[in-house]
Amino acid sequence: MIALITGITGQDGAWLAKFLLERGYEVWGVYRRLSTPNFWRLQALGITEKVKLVQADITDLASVVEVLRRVQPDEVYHLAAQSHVAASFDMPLATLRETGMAVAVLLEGLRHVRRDAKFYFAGSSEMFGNTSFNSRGMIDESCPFRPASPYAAAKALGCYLARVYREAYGMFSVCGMLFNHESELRGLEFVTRKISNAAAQIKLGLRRELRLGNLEARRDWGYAPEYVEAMWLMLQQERPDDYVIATGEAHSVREFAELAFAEVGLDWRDYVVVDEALKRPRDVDVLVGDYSKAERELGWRPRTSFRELVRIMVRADLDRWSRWLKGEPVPFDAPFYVESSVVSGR
Ligand code: NAP
Ligand code: G4F
Repeated sequence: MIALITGITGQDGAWLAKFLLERGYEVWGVYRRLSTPNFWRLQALGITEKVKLVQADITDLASVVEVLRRVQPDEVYHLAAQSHVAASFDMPLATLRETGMAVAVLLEGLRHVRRDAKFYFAGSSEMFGNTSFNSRGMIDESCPFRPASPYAAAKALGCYLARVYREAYGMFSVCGMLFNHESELRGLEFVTRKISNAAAQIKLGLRRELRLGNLEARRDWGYAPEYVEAMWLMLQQERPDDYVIATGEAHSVREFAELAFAEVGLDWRDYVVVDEALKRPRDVDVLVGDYSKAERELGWRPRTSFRELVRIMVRADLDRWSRWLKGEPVPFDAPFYVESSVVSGR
């Protein structure tokens, strides 16, 4: 079986590539040209030599069609996107193009080149925004979309397109409605990794404080390697359908910080500074997902607890910085990361 992953250099792309390689897939990954190559996640997982990399930009139909013709994939996992919610307020048009319109590029390309291929679109819990909850006090597949950011609006467009191509052309096209999922490979601009990295640095005397925005936001945080398995399961079903993937538990940013600093023996209140400039023009207060349908139909359920997730992330950053201080070669992003400006740091 041949799988094509867009966004292979991102968190989910790397974990999914590893998962599919372990199941015997021939894995191709789309990456875009950057002035500095960005393969640290594939290096960290030891799979750089095992995946086949092809260059394309997901907003460029010609380059996408060229890749589809060359690879002839059986399964396409479309993960590439401008994936940062706060950045979408700064770059709404670029986000709509990369996160929303690009889904049409992939689907049109597939319709012409490999209509029989199975297509996974990386939808998001953000599409629901501050929606009304179901009778269990959670969000499921039947809850209405109420996007609260340009990013969320773009993802909603992508999800609708995945359904349109399924219904209009009979294509096997699904929209995964994944709630937040994190790991030691998470980008530093997302709040969980921002906290785990800062806790490790502060513990080792490399910095003194951590500036955060909205501490009261509540998110349903799961462990990314388990979520990429759900993507694969969706494409192994008899018929295409959309699924919520979540843990069913919500925790606040404050709780994450408290546990992360406790993991290194520190009190978060001594180091965290609330910075009003890091608050978004609009935020989603609480996102918590009901994964009953996925459990019933895919046999999927989350396995890593919130507490365990925090521990994995903080331990990984502590280990990486400790090795870095000893001069050992460590594939990670943090030494090259410049803490964001007031606007883009949200
Ligand atoms: P990520 O780490 O930010 O990765 C995004 C990937 O998209 C990167 O590989 C990036 O390449 C690539 N990309 C962006 N624009 C591109 C372009 N124009 N052409 C080619 N590649 C491009 O995101 P993630 O956490 O792995 O998430 C994967 C997908 O799931 C995203 O679509 C995200 O919106 C969605 N999602 C994520 C979560 C979550 O909690 N992680 C939850 C729901 C949905 P570079 O490395 O070159 O930047
Ligand atoms: O970590 P975040 O930036 O993730 P967010 O906005 O929930 O989006 C992530 O999950 C979505 C699924 O629900 C994905 F679709 C999306 O691609 C991405 O992976 O922020 C989480 C919460 C927000 O409420 C934010 O306001 O943390 C709050 N927060 C507080 N201080 C902060 C900060 N977020 C960031 N990034 N940086 C802060 O300093």
